[in-house]
Amino acid sequence: MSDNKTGNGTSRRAFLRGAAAAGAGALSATAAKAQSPDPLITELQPWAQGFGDGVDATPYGLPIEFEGDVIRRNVEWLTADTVSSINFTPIHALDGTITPQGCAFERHHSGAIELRKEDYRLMLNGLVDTPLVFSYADLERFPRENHVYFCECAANTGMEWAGAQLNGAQFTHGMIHNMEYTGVPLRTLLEEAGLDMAGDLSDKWVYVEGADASSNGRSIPMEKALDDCLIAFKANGEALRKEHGYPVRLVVPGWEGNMWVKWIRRIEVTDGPIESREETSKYTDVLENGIARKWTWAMDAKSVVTSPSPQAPITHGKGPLVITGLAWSGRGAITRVDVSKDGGMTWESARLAKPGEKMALTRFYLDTDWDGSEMMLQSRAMDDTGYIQPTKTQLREVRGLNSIYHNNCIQTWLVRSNGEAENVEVS
Ligand SMILES: Nc1nc2c(c(=O)[nH]1)N[C@H]1C(S)=C(S)[C@@H](COP(=O)(O)O)O[C@H]1N2
Ligand SMILES: [Mo]
Repeated sequence: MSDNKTGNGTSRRAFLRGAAAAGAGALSATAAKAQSPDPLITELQPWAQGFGDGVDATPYGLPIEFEGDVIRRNVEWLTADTVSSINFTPIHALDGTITPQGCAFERHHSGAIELRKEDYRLMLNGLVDTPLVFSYADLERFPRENHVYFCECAANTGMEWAGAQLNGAQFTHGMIHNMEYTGVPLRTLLEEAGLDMAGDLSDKWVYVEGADASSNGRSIPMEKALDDCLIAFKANGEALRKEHGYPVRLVVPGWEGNMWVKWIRRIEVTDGPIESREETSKYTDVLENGIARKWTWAMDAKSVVTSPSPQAPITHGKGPLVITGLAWSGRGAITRVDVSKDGGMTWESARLAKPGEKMALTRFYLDTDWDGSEMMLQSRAMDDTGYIQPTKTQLREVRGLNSIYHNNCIQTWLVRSNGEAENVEVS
């Protein structure tokens, strides 16, 4: 087709020329100029001279060996043994928002158990018309839903209360993962058991427990149970991994990870909270006045710069720099994230990769021009309730210094001019 016939060919060619020129200009700042001959360009490389692996080599794939450092890590001094312990998601090395199951943090109180689908039973009893027991196959016959949610352990960032402690976003903020769950609404099962939906349910609760030795029992108010809790059996399209509760776990969107009972075996409708270990001696917060606040379920808005960060230093000189991180809120959707390079004195609005989704991770970017000088990097999240992520000082005024859980304060990384980053605290 000739330019004359289409009528717009000339302008299209001109546009392409313009785009190429603009592209070259933009690239020259970051891409190496081809001055000396680069053997990777000029010489035939081994990988182009033979065959790669056949399609039968890897029936189920793992990341390529060069990505071998993108793994869960634990902090050895944190717990006495590994069966009642935690490891951390390598958030400093991931992008986007979905956490691959293989590197999503694990937290268990008595180890990850092996439970076959055939041996799986879920009992629903208590204040219902018809107590029921579901097999895995039974659960598969109810209408399913798909939702992306983050799961954050209440202890995430818990080691940072007294001062900057752990050198890496993985360790300070890695007790979080974000997956697409497939499952049956808890509401559907409660209806199936004949819970009186027309009656007054305001004083009703569900007590949920797992099949592992710890059982990890928790009480959940009925309003939440009927709202958005999910009996989930798939994550990111495939079966849950053993360590995340295979074959079935409870998903409690936006609320502290401890309530997300894995290997869920029983749901009892009660007329009050059970006051189990996990909701009394653990997961409660001692306030500034020494009195413990009972139950902090929803995880408040929080964010962190994942790169640059101590495990992800800047490895190039001044010029274009992508600053990125994650933001989330257990009360709704993230509407805005600001980034500061000077420890909170001035702020710039970051670009959200997608509009924030309710109770799911949001990826933010600040595409910036780094002048090579030292930065005190911070991020500050805002959610659709109007809540703004607090500074450490603001949080301490309410919470004192004896807290462990629910630390959602603004994090600071000192980034030096050589690109290395360190966990610091600004007052
Ligand atoms: N049955 C059972 N469920 C459990 C736990 C447990 O030890 N046993 N740990 C809880 C805690 S404290 C958290 S933070 C989340 C962690 O989920 P994950 O291991 O999938 O990251 O599971 C919760 N559910
Ligand atoms: Mo947790």
